[in-house]
Amino acid sequence: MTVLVEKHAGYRQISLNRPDRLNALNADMHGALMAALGEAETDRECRAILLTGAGRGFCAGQDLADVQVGDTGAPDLKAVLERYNTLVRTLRGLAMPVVCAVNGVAAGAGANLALACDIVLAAKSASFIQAFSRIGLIPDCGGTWLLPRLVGAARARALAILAEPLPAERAAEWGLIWQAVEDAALMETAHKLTARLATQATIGIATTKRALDAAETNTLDAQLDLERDLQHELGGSPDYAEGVRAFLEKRAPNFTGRR
Ligand code: T3D
Repeated sequence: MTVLVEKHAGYRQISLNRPDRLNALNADMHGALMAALGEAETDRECRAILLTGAGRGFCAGQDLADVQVGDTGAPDLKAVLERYNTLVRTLRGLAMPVVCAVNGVAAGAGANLALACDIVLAAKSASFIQAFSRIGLIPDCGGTWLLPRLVGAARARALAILAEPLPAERAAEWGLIWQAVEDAALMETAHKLTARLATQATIGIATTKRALDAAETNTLDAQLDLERDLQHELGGSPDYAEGVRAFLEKRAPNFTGRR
């Protein structure tokens, strides 16, 4: 099984599982990961996802031994990239939070797959490598879009061109990820966080994701209008009613995450 799924109360852990290849993605793993995300999305009890890797690495990007040759005899990278693009769009569009626990090296598409998640934690021994330039490619999986937005133009350029490993603690200092955690504490921290998110106002979180993504291309005017409209929609949600009621009654809210 190239992807393992564990069900927990309110959330699912999805683990990339080709540890002897540092979880490099081949066609089979792509299919299994897409299926796991699709099943999580249709499960009404699942309100958050925890993505991680089995073994000592998180993901070494594309399996460089698994590239198909196209009609011209050259590698068909368009087909490979279509798969990655679908994966990144799916991850970004999931109507629930996705926590990524980067347990070891995250290289190439593996690094940018992690960065496409909503909250990224990493073990202090982990590192992020935009390995693409080492093999004559550009950062993909949204890397050229995400990197400058997360760390600024100068750092994005150096990361992409130099392809040097960025240790987890510096990645957190630079704002590439949320937090670097002691290795031994990574999974416990990630589970606690994901379990907490699974009890929150899921539709509100999903709508926050939508609004933040839209802000990347909107003007302030357009974004203000969008915020007004989305807030209006959320104003009719059971979780908003419960959140306000709980506040006034001075108790913890009991969100259902349902419409
Ligand atoms: O198809 C296309 O190319 C287009 C799509 C592009 C998207 C991309 O992701 S391009 C970038 C692809 N990834 C890389 O270039 C990273 C390649 N891997 C590495 O540079 C190193 O493995 C790491 C820096 C990630 C880790 O180094 P280290 O020394 O900790 O481990 P290792 O010994 O290199 O790797 C362990 C094994 O995993 C090894 O196999 P072996 O010798 O034990 O039989 C190695 O060959 C294998 N492995 C690691 N990465 C990949 C891989 N096998 C296939 N594909 C990989 N990407």
